[in-house]
Amino acid sequence: VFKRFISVSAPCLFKGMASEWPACRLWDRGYLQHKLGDTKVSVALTPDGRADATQGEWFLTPDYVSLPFPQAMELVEGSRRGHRVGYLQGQNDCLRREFAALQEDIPVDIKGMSRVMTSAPDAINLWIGTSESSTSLHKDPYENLYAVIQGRKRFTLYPPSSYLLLYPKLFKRASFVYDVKLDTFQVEESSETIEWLEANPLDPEWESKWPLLRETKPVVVDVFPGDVLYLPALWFHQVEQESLTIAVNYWYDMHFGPNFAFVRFQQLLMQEIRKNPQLYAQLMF
Ligand SMILES: O=C(O)CCC(=O)C(=O)O
Repeated sequence: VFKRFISVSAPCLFKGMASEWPACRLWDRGYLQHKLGDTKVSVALTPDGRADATQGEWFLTPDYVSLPFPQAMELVEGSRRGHRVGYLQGQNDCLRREFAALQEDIPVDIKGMSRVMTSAPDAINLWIGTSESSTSLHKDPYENLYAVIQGRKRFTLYPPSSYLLLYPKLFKRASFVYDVKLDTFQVEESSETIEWLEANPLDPEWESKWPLLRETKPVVVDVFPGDVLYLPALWFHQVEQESLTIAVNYWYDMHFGPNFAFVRFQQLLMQEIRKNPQLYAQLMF
């Protein structure tokens, strides 16, 4: 597996690799509540369930609120697109911090993967969300082992070579701010910019909005309870979930190999293209 997949940064699904973890047997609502009690945890709040996503010329980040676990879960389970969507998704090693009480139910390392990845996990994160939340297309500078405990996740993956076909653009940064009293969101704009991908393969009109997507060959993979997905660093991914889904992922430092050089090359090319948009048409058609 190391030679065929991990050493060449090719995604791979390990069916049932996590099925013996105590988490897969134990983590229902009652158990989580019992273990976590009123521990404060952070929930990402957005009006439409799309955290870290683009809208027009904006890149919008969620509001993070810190709440006792039972209230946080109520927010997640009561999510409704168009009103308010809660997603428990701290990407800061939250499983070993806020959710430390759950650590004993998962391995500190997945079947010797630290040796394969050449270092211990940099972060272990917990994700709890419903079908109302999705994660927009992006890449991470981490090797990722993603285990689903309950529910189902669908990953749409694009190799690093797809970058120029995914409509990279500069967006203005803004963040949602949730007003508890009014139960509505405001948008706080900033003057900072960020490069992000505009293409949204989940948009029903994607073919007319982003025709270059037709040239890509995404890998779509469903991850079920007990499965572990190897998601290589710098692969672009978009993630949806069905019903209440609980997942844990292990992030390992990436090595700066050919994929990094290739993405960097495409980014530098994109900078030139922004100065001379003609170049895009010449390159792509
Ligand atoms: O589960 C999700 O919603 C997103 C997961 C993700 O983007 C990641 O693990 O890098």
